[in-house]
Amino acid sequence: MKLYYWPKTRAFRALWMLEETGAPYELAHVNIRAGEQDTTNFHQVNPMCKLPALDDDGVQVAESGAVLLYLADRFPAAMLGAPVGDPLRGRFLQWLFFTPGCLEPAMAEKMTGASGNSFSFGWGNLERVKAAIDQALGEGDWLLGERFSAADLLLASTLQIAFVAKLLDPAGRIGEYVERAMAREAHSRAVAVEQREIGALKSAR
Ligand SMILES: N[C@@H](CCC(=O)N[C@@H](CS)C(=O)NCC(=O)O)C(=O)O
Repeated sequence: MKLYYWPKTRAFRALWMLEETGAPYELAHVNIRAGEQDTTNFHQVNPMCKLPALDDDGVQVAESGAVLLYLADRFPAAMLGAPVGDPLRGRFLQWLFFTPGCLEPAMAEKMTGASGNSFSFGWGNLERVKAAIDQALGEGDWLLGERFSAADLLLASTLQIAFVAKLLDPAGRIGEYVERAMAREAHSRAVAVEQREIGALKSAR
């Protein structure tokens, strides 16, 4: 399993997910700050020329949500998804699509000061997104209730960015949720890999 990766990017989500699965993987560096994503080879992997992307013995997949869903299905023993036929499958897919489809655009809108039409725009606005998350977290520790899934990984890692960017207030249930996710051992392992990569970059300069 090869993860196209660069530190301090959305590739961290896929790195964390790989650590959750326990599957062996290697990192293929794509220095997006130096424009390495704009090569013909990487265009074949992801025509959007963005990270993360994955190559599983020739099976290529990009887009964070798709990468996480692919890994959840590929490693069912890790119990990070909900298989077809599982009653939780619907909610799992809903929340997996929610982060890139609603939370991220609403964050971008807030960050740029753009004001949109919350009725017509698919993501509503950040207030609606926040209320939806609050409601979902009222029923258990995780989006699916008692079990952590890839949907939590994607949501919690994006909320963390929203907190740092001061787009959302980490107080209360939502902040506790992110802390719970960050307390997972696989998250700590992924952070250690990321720190190692950042260190290696600094010493190569
Ligand atoms: N929708 C994509 C967004 C990925 C994305 O924007 N990645 C950034 C890094 S955080 C990137 O690769 N940027 C390089 C570029 O746009 O050239 C996903 O969720 O995977």
